[in-house]
Amino acid sequence: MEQRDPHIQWFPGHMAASLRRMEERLAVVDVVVEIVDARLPRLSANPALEQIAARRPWVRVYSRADLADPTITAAWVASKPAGQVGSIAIDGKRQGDLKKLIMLLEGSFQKKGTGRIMIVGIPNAGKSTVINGLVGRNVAKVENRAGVTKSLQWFRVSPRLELLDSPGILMPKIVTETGQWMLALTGALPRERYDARTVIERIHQYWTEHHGTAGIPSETLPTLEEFAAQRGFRRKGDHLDLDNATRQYLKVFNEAGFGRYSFEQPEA
Ligand SMILES: Nc1nc2c(ncn2[C@@H]2O[C@H](COP(=O)(O)OP(=O)(O)OP(=O)(O)O)[C@@H](O)[C@H]2O)c(=O)[nH]1
Ligand SMILES: [Mg+2]
Repeated sequence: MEQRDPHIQWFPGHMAASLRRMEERLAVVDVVVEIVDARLPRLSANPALEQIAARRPWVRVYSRADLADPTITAAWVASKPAGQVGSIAIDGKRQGDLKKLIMLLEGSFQKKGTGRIMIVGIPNAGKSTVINGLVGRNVAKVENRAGVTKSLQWFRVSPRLELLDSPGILMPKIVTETGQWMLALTGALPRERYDARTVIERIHQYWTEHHGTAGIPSETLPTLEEFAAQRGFRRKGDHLDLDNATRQYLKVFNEAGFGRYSFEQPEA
């Protein structure tokens, strides 16, 4: 099996600098919202961000709940760790979910006037999507790749709420190999940092071992070659077009096209 980069990680200098700036801004922040991926809430939580969050009332948002196993997500929301003042699971693109989030945020601080809320999370978690949804317009740049937001920026949602968007911050070291491919697969790492075919081999192997267990659908997952053949990814001479199939495979996976899945469960 090809293993181009067994130590996938991504912690460029701008992340360390952003982390320092976020700490400086805490002085004017009333609440910190940490956005994690509902499919892997433990791996997508950055301890450095949680250290910052813990210095303020702290709300945890499980985003991409539309892709995760609903029962497991509900268990995560119920498992409120010490220090958290609230938690909620959302599809960041659903109006109904965003309304519930506004209510939770408005209730998360005591003072009269405008509450200032800093949104933090790993790259591609859905921070800017939530900001656009709450503001009601596309004010923050959103793209389906890691590392889109580059600076800290305030947005006014209502007389009661102002939100601070922030760049995605990854951990300096992603400790386990499983953690590395899972974070690559779910979109927290830029494409050029990992070998996509290796990541597909890893998820295929994982799924083959775990399908039908908690959080993983009972259907099997196609191999990349099976997927390419089924979907007609071919080049001249009837060769499979694995490059385009690779892109499509990751896309389908991240739209729950193979079913909704949760890689991690809260401790019992
Ligand atoms: N299915 C699904 N997709 C989402 C959800 N929230 C965000 N996305 C998608 O995830 C991608 C990344 O969203 P962004 O809002 O740019 O993420 P970000 O956390 O601001 O990313 P950086 O600025 O790179 O750190 C976009 O393609 C969004 O449409 C969600 O709840 N469900
Ligand atoms: Mg962003």
